[in-house]
Amino acid sequence: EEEKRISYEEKLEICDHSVAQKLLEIASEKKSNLIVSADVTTTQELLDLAEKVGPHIVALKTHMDIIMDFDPDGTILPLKDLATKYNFLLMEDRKFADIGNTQELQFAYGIYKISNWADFVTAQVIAGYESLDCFRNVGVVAILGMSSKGTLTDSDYREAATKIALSHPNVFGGVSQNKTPNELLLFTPGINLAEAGDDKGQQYNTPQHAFEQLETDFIIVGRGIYKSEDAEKAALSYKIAGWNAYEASL
Ligand code: BMP
Repeated sequence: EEEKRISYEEKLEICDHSVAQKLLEIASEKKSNLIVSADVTTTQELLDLAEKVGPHIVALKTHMDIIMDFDPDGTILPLKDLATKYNFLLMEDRKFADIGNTQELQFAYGIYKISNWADFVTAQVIAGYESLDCFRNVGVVAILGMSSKGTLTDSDYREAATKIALSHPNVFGGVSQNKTPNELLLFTPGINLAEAGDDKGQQYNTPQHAFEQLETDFIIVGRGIYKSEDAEKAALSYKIAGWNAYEASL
């Protein structure tokens, strides 16, 4: 018989990072494995999107450095309120990729002061194990493999990156287009129900593919939701598609 994926409840037993636990609890509670990628460029659009999709998501993924009018009070405070109101986490997709000392500065200083508000961040592991030591007070999701055409994350890279992710106490998950060990939560972007890709190298798969083939834990959807006419309705569709695909894979 084919081996079945393990459930969110079973993952809760083996993933002991507090942020991983929180995400798994929210997933079970909201019956959702959807993360919306809020790649919008103004505070108003960000807050409008968060208000619409909030009830349906486990986390909102941000690229805070694309917000033109970013303001710690005007942007972060209301976003935090929405995260509390709708019970989702804030995932800053910063993809840190430098030596530890520089990342520590990028994490806590500058305009965005990510360490003040993000529940978890993404980081490349290109600079090695110790470069991840600085993310003490949040969780880290390591970039193990990328969705774009021609990415350098071949199987040797992914294997080495996965070793770092598994062994580092700050890391509880990975972003990848490939299966990862059960001890890591798997986050899969490059998900779209209508498109196969864009004209800038992005490649898309369906939620079904992500759950059946990769046994992913969370799907990340950007343009499929925020570019659609009704973002709330689209989020609900992806949430249902993701949850059905998860249940079918159990
Ligand atoms: P979209 O669904 O609109 O293609 O957006 C995908 C989002 O996921 C973007 O924010 C992108 O930065 C991110 N992402 C990705 O597409 N592929 C990866 O391999 C890693 C990512 O973080």
